[in-house]
Amino acid sequence: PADGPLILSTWNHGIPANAAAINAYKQTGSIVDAVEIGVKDTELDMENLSVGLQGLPDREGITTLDASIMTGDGSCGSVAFVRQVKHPISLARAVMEKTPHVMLAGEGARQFAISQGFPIEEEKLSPKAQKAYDEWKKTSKYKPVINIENHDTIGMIGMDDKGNFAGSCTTSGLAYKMHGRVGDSPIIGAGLYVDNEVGAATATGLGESIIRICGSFLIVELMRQGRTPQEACEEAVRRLISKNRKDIADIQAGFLAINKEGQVGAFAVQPGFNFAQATLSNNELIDSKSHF
Ligand code: SD4
Repeated sequence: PADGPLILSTWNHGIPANAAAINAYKQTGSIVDAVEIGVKDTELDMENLSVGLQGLPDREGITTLDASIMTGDGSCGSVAFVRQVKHPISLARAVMEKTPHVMLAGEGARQFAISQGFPIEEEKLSPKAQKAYDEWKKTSKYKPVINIENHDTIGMIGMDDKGNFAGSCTTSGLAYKMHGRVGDSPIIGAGLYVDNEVGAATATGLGESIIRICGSFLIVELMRQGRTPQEACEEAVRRLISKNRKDIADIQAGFLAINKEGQVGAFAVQPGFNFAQATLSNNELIDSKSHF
């Protein structure tokens, strides 16, 4: 929009994250700074059990993080299965800006963090995560709980006043996942996709169901062919449902999109998805519609 940036981000924590993003934008005028700094707020939120090192661990009791960042010129960076790094989104940005690569995983990502001067945190669950993990261990059942266990990833997409886009996505992934499991959030085209010619999209929810349809890339391509962001998000949900039929009752996934005209879209598989939408003067929580 001509009067400043437009920023969308997933779930309730999108409100403080958008506020941090708008604030960063006011200081630097950079949409990529805005989406990085915005989600860093969520990475530090001790109440959030699905983003950052305070997030719920995998089955072995280890918290591993995934994150990605992308700008509308095709630059992108991501980290997957990384341990002991408080701000995986900043590490993803360092991969984008300081390496010849797009993605670093596991111990290699951690070594890169050390080489870049990122602090390495002690590996210790937050009190809330420890309590939840101890409780989970009593039965050790692996079944994501819709809109609860997997409802806190932050995906953020933004457009500046010149029509440049950027996006970010960061998560501790699904609670009690197998050790080594990587979700959609660090996969460019699944959890996030941005193209200055068209717009941007991001995803939240059961990563496996989103990777299967290249969800964010699909939405951007549908917008490229003329669909509105809302139509594109709805079509992606339909596709997701068609490829995940047998487990669909247990799957939640939600998408957000913005196009060059500044139109926005949001749609989810199940009720309960919401997002925050911000401009320089407004930051509001909006309930998404859903297929079911
Ligand atoms: C994942 N998509 O790792 C993430 C989880 C998520 O809201 O989005 N939670 O599958």
